[in-house]
Amino acid sequence: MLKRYLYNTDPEVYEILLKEDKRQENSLEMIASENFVSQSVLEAYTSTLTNKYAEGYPNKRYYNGCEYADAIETLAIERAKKLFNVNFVNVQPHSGAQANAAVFLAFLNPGETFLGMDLSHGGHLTHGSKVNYSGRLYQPIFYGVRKDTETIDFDQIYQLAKEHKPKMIIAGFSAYPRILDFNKFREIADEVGAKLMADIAHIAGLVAAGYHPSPVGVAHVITTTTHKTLRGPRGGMIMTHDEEIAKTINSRVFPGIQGGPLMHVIASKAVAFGEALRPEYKTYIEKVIENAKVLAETFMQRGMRVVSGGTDNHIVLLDVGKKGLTGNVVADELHAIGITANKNTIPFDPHPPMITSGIRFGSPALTTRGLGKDEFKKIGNIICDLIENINDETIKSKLKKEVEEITTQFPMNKFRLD
Ligand code: DSN
Repeated sequence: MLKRYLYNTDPEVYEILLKEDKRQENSLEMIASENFVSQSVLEAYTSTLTNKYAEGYPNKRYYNGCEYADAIETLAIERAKKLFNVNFVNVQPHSGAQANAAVFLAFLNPGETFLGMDLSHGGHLTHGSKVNYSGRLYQPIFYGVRKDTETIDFDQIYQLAKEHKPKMIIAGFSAYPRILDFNKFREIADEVGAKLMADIAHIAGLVAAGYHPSPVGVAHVITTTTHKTLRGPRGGMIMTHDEEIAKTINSRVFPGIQGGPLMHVIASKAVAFGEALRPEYKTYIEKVIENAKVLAETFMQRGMRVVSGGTDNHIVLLDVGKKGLTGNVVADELHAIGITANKNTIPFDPHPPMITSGIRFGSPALTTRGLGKDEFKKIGNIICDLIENINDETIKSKLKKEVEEITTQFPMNKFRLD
């Protein structure tokens, strides 16, 4: 990216940003929650709307001069409504964590109980971790996956819901490779009088494109990030079909937990939603899923253990513990040959989160970059070769070269979406 002014005025920052550009160019990005935005999304992100304070909502602001802030926020909302076929959208949350905080504030009083997925089974920090506001201010009860199938244990959720009578149930994850059955969650929520929150941060793009069942009209409220499979700027969003819930959510976002919205980010979200409404986006998501499947199959063909035996979405969770290794070691070795992925706990992991038995891989970013089934197979084999030869420096330098060949074959400036 050309950053002409910065080069002249602040070469120190410029140099670091340039290095980051090169890091992205020269490595294979396989962190499941990351993606590459288009030049248009990036341009809107760096627009002069960053200068504007716009506390409030369109046509109900506290400051003047918000006519274009209103126009852009209304456009973002309308596009999101169309994309997800939903009645009400709040595009102001700065992040997924903020979006979730607003929902907690809307549905629960401090100290009240909710059900969320255990972090080590694929849940998220904001679903009740004791180091997060959700676990410090509220009372989490955790559900997980079954030991035999490694898929969500609905019997357990039902039992826990009956026993603890939670005010809210969260259906969502940050590391679960299977389809979520929102209807089953809702049945249980109704039975105990709980609100259902779907956190679709990871799968938002799959839902929007019609490749994952939608929670719209099923969950009382839906939160998401905008930067993962949705391929927009870093940020959050909240959706609901219910007007009363929408009003409460709006007041919990602002003034509840946030001040002025990041209007430049909202402009960028509008651009991303516009892109996701195009037919090409459906094709993109189709490929994201296809590529993840190829990766999982390659791993399994090479005798590796993939959590739950495969994937239905963009995530592949590899159990490296089976090979006598830990996730932290493998993630660092992958980094050394140019593949970026994260260590991740797997269900019933004997290791803590800083060590882990798993690696989480995702297909969204490399699919954006233009890589297809052949390349994912190749990368799957490179990863297996690395795991099988973790202490062999000669093989590791050969694998590093193979990664370089792929990154050279798919330059970042070639995939630009616009
Ligand atoms: N950090 C995100 C992820 O990697 O899934 C979730 O917040």
